[in-house]
Amino acid sequence: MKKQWWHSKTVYQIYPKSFYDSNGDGIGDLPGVIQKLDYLQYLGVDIIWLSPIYQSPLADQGYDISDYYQIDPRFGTMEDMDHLIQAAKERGMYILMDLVVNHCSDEHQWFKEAMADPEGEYGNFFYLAEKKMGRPCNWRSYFGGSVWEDLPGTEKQYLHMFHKKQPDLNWENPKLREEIYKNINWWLDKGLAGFRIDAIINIKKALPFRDYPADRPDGLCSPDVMLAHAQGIGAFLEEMRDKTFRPHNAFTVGEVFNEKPGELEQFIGDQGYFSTMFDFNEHMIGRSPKGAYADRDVTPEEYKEACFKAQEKIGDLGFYSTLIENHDEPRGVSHFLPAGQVCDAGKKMLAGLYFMLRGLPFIYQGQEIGMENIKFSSIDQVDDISTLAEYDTALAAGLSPKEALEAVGRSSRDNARTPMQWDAGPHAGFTQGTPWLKENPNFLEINVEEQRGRKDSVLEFYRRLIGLRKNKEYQETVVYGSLIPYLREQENLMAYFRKGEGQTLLVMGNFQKDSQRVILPGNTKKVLLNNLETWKEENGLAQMEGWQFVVLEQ
Ligand code: TEU
Ligand code: CA
Repeated sequence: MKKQWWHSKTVYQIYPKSFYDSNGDGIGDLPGVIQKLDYLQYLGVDIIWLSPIYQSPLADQGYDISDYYQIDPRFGTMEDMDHLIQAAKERGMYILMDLVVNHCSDEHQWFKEAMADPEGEYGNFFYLAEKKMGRPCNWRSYFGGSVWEDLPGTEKQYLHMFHKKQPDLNWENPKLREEIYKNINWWLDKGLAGFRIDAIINIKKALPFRDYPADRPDGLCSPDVMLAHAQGIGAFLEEMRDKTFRPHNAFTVGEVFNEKPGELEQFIGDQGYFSTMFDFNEHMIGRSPKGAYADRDVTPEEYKEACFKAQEKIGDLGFYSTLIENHDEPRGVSHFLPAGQVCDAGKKMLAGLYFMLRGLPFIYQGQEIGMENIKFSSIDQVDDISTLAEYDTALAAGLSPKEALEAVGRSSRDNARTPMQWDAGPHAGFTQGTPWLKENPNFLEINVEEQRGRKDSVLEFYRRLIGLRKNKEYQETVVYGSLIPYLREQENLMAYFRKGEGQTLLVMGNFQKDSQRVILPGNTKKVLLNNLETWKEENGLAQMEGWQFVVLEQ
């Protein structure tokens, strides 16, 4: 694998709507991001990914874009955006935007034109079919129901893999592709470092449309089935890379859930479509084909195995991006630590275990202070369209409203979207007004102000992890050292070596509340990181406390 400038960095994801509200309208905004750059610099992150801030009806919180060349006024102005890029540059930081080009909004001009004249040029920007033929296929959209929706005022219907306010763009049409490349280049010319690329695997459909075996009582089939049948996405991705990213030397991270076996190198090898893509393997554990209500908890053993298998799969052919949460997931600490056992030591252990993997670590806003899932007491508190759809699926499966809320609440995307907890003041210091989504009441205990400078806080532990990644003495090993599992069979212990030139680090986490004994492979030269005060090691045997995490130099 060829070395790249971004391999040694740390990325921070901002969900602007929930990050910091500068003008009291209850919605986070770009001036708010600019005001918090000093904080991000204190944390030590280098690259910032902004979830979408383009003009949008916000049906899916900006993942439904109605104008790719405008900033939504609720988030700020184009001047704010230019200012942010500049202010980041001055701090040696890089800005990534979210590239959402599988679909646009039904309020985009293209879609309006298609509606007005389905036979005209813009009809072909979308997937349209005659209404009178019935539904062309039985695919279920990610947010529930058929992917087909009638095109108002016409004899046609259109395809949407996500919400009906997110019509899919027809990538088979070269005119559409040119429009997208033009836009990407326009943004890159402004000085962006690159993009996180949304739902990109969906741009290639399995054509012609046809039914697959139904997998739920609704008679529809999972969109994943269509993806498994779709062939030839590579041609689109290569063209996009060559016409946009490559000439700009842009950094790209693909949101790819469903690459086919053996395709990893084509996606993120040295000549890949993208610089990197997320390792979602851990995030797929326990997901039920029936719906979110039937998802089950993740065990420490499953977590460990998923991480190791992903590392084995990628080897040296590329560089994964690693994460424990994002804006689509529940809070990592609530999801991966056993229920009822979430504590600061465990939060730091989880942080250390994924941070020290070989890959580019992403931190999602609030993760660095150990933000947790929120407890919903009513479905009215839920805003997210995906959770609302999952709630309906749960009711249809026979759960009571209370059970359904409890079941889908655990994995709700709104867990990650509650306002960032800055301090113990009103609304967690997020806004002077009323927040668009209720804050998590635990902000009184969990907030930035309380943790900043407190030596044993979760926040300071993240700073140490980032610091180790930047430490010139260890950086080469932390970033590029090969990963070799250690005592893989020992239950609730996740341990691995990172081996570099003449340097070996041993990373270990005791993934349980009870202590456990661990045989060490050799003498410890130095304890580089420890999430607890003490470290007990004698004659090659360590006594690890519950949730203890260490990085040892061997
Ligand atoms: O997510 C793509 C995606 O596959 C999601 O549907 C994911 O499976 C789900 O959110 C898990 O709960 C991206 C964005 O990250 C997401 O926020 C958008 O809603 C979606 O694309 C549509 O743009
Ligand atoms: Ca605002």
